[in-house]
Amino acid sequence: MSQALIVIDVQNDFCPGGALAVPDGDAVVAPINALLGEFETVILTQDWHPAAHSSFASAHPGLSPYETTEMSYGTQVLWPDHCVQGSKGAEFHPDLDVSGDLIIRKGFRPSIDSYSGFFENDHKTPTGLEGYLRSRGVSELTFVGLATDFCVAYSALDAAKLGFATRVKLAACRGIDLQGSLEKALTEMQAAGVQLQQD
Ligand code: VGL
Ligand code: ZN
Repeated sequence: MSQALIVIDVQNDFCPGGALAVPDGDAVVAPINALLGEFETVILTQDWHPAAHSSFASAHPGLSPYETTEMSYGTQVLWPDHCVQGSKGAEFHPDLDVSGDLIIRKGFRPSIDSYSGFFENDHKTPTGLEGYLRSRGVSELTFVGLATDFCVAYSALDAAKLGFATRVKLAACRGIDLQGSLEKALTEMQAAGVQLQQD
């Protein structure tokens, strides 16, 4: 029974001063660095969009950031341009320990967003993370990082659905909280059997 830590999207654009700053986002860096030694496997995800990605409000004339639009795969929140491939904003926070085993990039297909580290937002297209974990014999996952109510929650919900024992360590996460999204995400994770750790 092997355990992995999955560090979600601790990138400059999600930290104060970034294009899609999560309040207090950089506060997750120190607790995450302190946790790494407790896990046999450490995986990082990296939001990695091409310019003019379809999740950017700038790609939808007449629509503004934080409005929603209907995509072929369902409702999509539109975001400020962020985590553009090769940009400073897409880099991991400079103080984050990135010595982990694997980096999963996601959100690189122009016409679909990917919050979860497992599946894109159609809930079908896999990233390959499940296969990596199973072939490494990992059965227990702990999630930390940004943002609690989007990429952390989507990843944890997919993990639970896939049958992994799933925890979210809230002290090493921060949320965006768009119109009650944080409360909703916590409720959904709890209902799905995700263990929410407060410490
Ligand atoms: C995220 C919005 C857009 C996240 C990524 O990491 O939670 N949120 N892209
Ligand atoms: Zn994104």
